Amino acid sequence: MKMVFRWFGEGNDFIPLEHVKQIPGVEGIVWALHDIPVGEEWPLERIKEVKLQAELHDFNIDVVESVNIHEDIKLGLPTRDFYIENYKKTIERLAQVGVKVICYNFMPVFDWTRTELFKELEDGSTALFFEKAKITNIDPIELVKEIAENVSLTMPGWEPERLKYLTKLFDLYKEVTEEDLWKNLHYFLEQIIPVAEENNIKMAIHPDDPPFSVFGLPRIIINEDNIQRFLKLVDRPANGLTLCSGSLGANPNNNVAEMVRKFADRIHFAHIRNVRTYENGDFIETSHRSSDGTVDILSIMKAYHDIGFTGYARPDHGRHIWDEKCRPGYGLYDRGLGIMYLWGIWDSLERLKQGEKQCYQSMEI
Ligand code: CS2
Ligand code: MN
Repeated sequence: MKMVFRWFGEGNDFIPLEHVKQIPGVEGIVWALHDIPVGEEWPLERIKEVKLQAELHDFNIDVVESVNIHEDIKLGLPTRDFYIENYKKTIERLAQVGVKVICYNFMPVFDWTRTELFKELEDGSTALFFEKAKITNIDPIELVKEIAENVSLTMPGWEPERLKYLTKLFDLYKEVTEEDLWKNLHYFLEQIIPVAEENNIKMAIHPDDPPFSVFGLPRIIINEDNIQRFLKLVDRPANGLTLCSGSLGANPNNNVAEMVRKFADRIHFAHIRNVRTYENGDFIETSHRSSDGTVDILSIMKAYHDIGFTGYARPDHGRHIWDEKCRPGYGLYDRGLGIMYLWGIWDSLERLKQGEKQCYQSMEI
């Protein structure tokens, strides 16, 4: 398992790379050019700049999250070919600096959706919260306004320029069924996967967060059956997954540990985090500890260990603790704690395995 840490770039993140370096066992940063509008090519000079910054701290830049997909591709509009060509050029340029994995998602309009960014937990920490009743009743434009008032930095997938066209986007999506979205995803993959292969890059789709429809928009990367269908669309290793335990775990019927075992060789990137789900459909992000939430992080780690996972992993989101001023979901402290919890489990499993081996060896003697 290669541990990495999401960093939003110089001037766009509160966390200095020196501090990330102090978390044990982090090999690389997970990055993106967040200021480049979705659909445009990423300039090589800008990509190289990030590489230089990372190298100053001895971090790799193997994983990009995300090269986002233009809505015209998801909508299947005739203009999609132009954006797909741009995407190919970006893949080629990322390969030039040694990028290995590109995380992306295929969620219409929004990236992750929550109703509150700083919901207080019992201990006074705060975390991202999803309230089902609120989502059902609120106008998405109102929600976007509310969210924007509470955050100082632009959040990927919630860029104000794009959200200005929200009403238009919702109109366009009225005609798009889940099957249409599958078709549009298939079309994209058939063009992109060969280019990824030629460039030695693995594409890794992120599941929908939450893994069900919000505001009546279609969502398809939501459970084991659909992920299986996705992998068969283009049945090649370069067409793989970012398996996000927190996103999938927001539906208690999803068994993420089982998915780790089932999709083992197609998981290129693991997002590991916990959520606590409630019977009314609400959920809140908690610490990584298994007993804090309803996602069984211990079993998930055991599954990754059993399959001999050698891909990239990151703690994904964390709570906001110790009065940290940070980007919602992306504080240093709780993600640092999360990493130590993940290493604790991983190292114990490693030691047990070695212990067993030694034990068997001595039995043979
Ligand atoms: C995050 C996503 O919600 C999550 O779990 O990891 O915001 C993720 O960064 C993007 O959807 C990936 O494209
Ligand atoms: Mn995730």
